[in-house]
Amino acid sequence: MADALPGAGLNALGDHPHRRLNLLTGEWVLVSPHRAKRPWQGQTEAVPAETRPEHDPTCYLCPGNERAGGERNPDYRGTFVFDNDFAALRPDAGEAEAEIGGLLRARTEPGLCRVICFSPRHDLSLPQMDVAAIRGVVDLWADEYARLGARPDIGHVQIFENKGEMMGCSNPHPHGQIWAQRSVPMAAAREGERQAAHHAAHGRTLLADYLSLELDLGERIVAANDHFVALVPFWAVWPFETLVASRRPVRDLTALSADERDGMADILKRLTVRYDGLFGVSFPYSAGVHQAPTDGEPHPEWHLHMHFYPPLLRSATVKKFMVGYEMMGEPQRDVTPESSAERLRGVGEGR
Ligand code: H2U
Ligand code: ZN
Repeated sequence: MADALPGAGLNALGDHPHRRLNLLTGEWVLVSPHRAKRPWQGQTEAVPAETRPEHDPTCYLCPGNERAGGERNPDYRGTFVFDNDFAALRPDAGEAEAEIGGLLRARTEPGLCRVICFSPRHDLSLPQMDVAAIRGVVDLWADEYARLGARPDIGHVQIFENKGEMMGCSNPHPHGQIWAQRSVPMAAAREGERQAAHHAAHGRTLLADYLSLELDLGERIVAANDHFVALVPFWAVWPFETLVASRRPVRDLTALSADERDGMADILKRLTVRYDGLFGVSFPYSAGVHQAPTDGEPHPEWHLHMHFYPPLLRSATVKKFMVGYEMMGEPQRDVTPESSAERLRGVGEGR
């Protein structure tokens, strides 16, 4: 294959295996478009039955019920947030460091974990909630980021959702988590470095430049409104991975105007409705909000965004495995990000 000319588009690559650069992490992903049609005789996932009651008396997260730790949930009507009864991080971790043989290092890590119920309704998930209710989730995310981030012992607030048994979600009640800690964790730290380098060189955020390029090209856009864009990133690893970013470069959720928060809720609805429509099942994913560290620095390089990492590959029952080459080498995909975006656009929003 001849080298692509500088400035050449994707067509120059044809159907050939190629690598794409992830702008946010500096990592490469191997894309093998010709391989999408290989047969599958391996594991298939069970499709969970999707009939749930509005209130489940045995659910730890439903209003009025007792949680596993013995506390009782209030009779909440919108969102509800509480300290995780089985928190991975604790504020009282103390201050200690270990160094062994000049090679092995460890340090205590203070932090705290919260659980957020998106809705009192046990039978809903984000795509079935109305935009006003999703706006309530966005507001709570912003408030929690502000409140936790203001603590002197918290340098980073990670908001995320595991959805579906396939992603290790422990309960179908619509909920997410927040892990706040002293250090900036690896994935966010890497993205922070790349964004800082771009901002230092160009005076604009990396994602502002990336979004305007993608909006010009159009082929990877899934949905857009006045304030937010959802797209399959050029470097997507997961088959239907998406990136949701604010059009205006803001460093965190608290900087969003009321209209922008509505815009974020709208785009989350429109994206997740498309996900559910793709294979006709409640679409599993891990999603999370990336925003500036809360270490007291201004961080003008940070551009608020969300990642959606769904594991499903070609149907409700076949998921992508990250094994073999991906463990030893680097991530790889068969279906191109462009065709995934086209399929998600084709689902429609049904409203
Ligand atoms: P996941 O479904 O993403 O695992 O999130 C559920 C979290 O809720 C999980 O971290 C917590 C678990 O520790 N939890 C409680 O804090 N109290 C409970 O009664 C049940 C689950
Ligand atoms: Zn419930």
